[in-house]
Amino acid sequence: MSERTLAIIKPDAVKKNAVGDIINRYEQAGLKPVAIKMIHMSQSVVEGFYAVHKARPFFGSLCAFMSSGPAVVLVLQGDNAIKKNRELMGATDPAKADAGSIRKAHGANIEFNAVHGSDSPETAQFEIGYFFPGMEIFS
Ligand code: IDP
Ligand code: MG
Repeated sequence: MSERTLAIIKPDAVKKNAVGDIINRYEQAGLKPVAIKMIHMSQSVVEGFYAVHKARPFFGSLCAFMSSGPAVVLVLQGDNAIKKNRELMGATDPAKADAGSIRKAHGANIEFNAVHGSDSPETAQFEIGYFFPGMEIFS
């Protein structure tokens, strides 16, 4: 079933010039970018995006990281896009991520882990709407 997911190429990956490699991996896996932009998120934009993690000990540090520089946000569309993207990304901790995954290739540690991907249809819907109005999504 074709579905959509939200991906973010985080500020660490933008800084290391990994944007092209990561987008190429999406396309090669059949995940088509149908919306894309570069944004420098403010602290409050990150806090709203990661509101589900507000109680976690790493929340403050995560918000500082995500607002530390520009990031690339994308909507990816394809069969089983949510699960497929989570597989491409690899585990949250790059040290535990599968060989060949994006986080294994570009992540430094459990925080600076290069990419974000929605984890369910409900979060995908919220996250896509958080960054993109319908008229900026092309399918
Ligand atoms: P996910 O990105 O694999 O879905 P989540 O548990 O949703 O992982 O965490 C969101 C983000 O918060 C992670 O991608 C990572 O950047 C950061 N994070 C998660 N766990 C930790 C931690 O234990 N220490 C520091 N940062 C963390
Ligand atoms: Mg998550």
